[in-house]
Amino acid sequence: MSKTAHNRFLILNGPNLNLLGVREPEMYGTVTLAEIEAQLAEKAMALGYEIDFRQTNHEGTLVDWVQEGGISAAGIIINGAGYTHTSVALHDAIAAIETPVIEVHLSNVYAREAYRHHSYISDVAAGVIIGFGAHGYILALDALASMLRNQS
Ligand code: CA2
Repeated sequence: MSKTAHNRFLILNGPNLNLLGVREPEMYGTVTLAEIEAQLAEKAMALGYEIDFRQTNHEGTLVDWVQEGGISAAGIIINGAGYTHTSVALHDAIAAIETPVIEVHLSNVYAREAYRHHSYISDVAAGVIIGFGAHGYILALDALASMLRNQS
């Protein structure tokens, strides 16, 4: 029997996103990660999905979770935070799975420092949502659900 959870999305958050709503509100807003999780859980339920929402400051943990999602989730939403711009390992992990992955960034990285303009994961993501703050996660959830609806 397949271990894929057809109704579960894995939402992955990279380094320092645990500080959301607590530090640098002028850049990242006042919404906390826990509030984003609550909004997403509600939206997901309305779409017939459940979410597994996680944050880590460790690159290898993100890689482990992407591999896990490749086996057990219907889709993955990832804000790789700083590792977006540095991690070949994250690129390789996403390239190795068939589960659709949507990349999200709260801020418009193209309006920021040049080192944020390159992402190691955009070319292996199904889509990228950038610059809409916390609402970007909701847009990603909608996009995943409609992508999966169209596939079935
Ligand atoms: O805009 C995004 O979502 C980013 O992924 C956020 C990362 C940054 O390195 C990327 O270039 C763009 C930074 C996450 C750190 O989040 C903080 C939140 C509050 C206070 C300090 C850091």
